[in-house]
Amino acid sequence: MQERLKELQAEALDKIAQAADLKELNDIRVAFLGKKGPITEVLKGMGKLSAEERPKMGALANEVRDAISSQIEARQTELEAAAVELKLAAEKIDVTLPGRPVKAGNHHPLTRIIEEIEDLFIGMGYTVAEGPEVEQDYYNFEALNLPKGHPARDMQDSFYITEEILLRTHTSPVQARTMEKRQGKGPVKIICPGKVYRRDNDDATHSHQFTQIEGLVIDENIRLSDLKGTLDVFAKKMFGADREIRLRPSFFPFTEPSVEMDISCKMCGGHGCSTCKGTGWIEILGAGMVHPNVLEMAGYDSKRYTGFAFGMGPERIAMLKYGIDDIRHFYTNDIRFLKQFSVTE
Ligand code: 2U9
Repeated sequence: MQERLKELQAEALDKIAQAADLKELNDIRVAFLGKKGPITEVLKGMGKLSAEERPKMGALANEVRDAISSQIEARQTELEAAAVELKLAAEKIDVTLPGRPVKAGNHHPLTRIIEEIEDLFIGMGYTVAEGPEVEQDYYNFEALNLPKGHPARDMQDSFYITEEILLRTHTSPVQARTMEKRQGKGPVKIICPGKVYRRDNDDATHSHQFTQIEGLVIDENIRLSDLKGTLDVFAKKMFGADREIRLRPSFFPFTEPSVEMDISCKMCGGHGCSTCKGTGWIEILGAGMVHPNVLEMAGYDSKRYTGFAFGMGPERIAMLKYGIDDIRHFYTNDIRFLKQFSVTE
């Protein structure tokens, strides 16, 4: 019996050392230490032993059991540690690898131009005013000295929703609304950017939807020279300090006198080239002194208050600045076009 127990211990220790994983180890535990195991089997022969033999054999059997279970525990610890090492190796992250580039988006070229112009005027003390794109006929036309029946209000040029409601054709209604809110008390100094809509067949230079930025300054003693000075600063900041401006007489129903502002051509310095169509000058915007009728309709005393206003098209400015030849590129979201304005890649 003694030899058998020693044999079993040697066999068990050998199997434990060979065990490749926790499951195999547990099978060994059940096989050798279980109730139906070989040790229990050997001990069934204890009855044949003498009184002094029996306790010795029992002690030996316990020693063999303890040796096997402590070896199993030791092997279990090894296998568990190996499993942890394996897991750590599998999940190892090489922190020295370069990070994956995060694709950042970019502002649309129009947004950049609008924000550049806004920042410029905010720096001169203007605030940004916004208003509805679906506008009342009154604010879009009447309040701007364009009474019903005026040719500039031809139905075929605007998207009417009802007789009295339309998609605004400029951002001027925002200025009319702002003046009305101020209840005839100056000063007003606002910039009005936004989308505008006109019934027009799209082509390289016309679009049924486009954007506008208009400005309005109302106070006592506002003069045409204030307008010229403001436009000169705008032109030099936007198109370069060496730009010259000139104001040509024009007509808008909401301003009197009205002007159109040109800047000297950057490409040829004013001698004439294809960009300026040989004139040496490029038209940028329209402006003028706010018509007294507009002041009065908005509740301002035109004997006390005067003001100037201007209006420009950011698409036109962007096309000049970036050399874009088709206004439709701004709205068709062709990534090949938009990617050319990315500053993050
Ligand atoms: C109020 C009073 C006066 C806004 C003005 C222009 C001249 C002008 C066009 C330029 C190119 C629109 O984007 S464009 O097509 N605008 O020429 N706009 S003065 O005058 C106003 C506006 C509101 C209450």
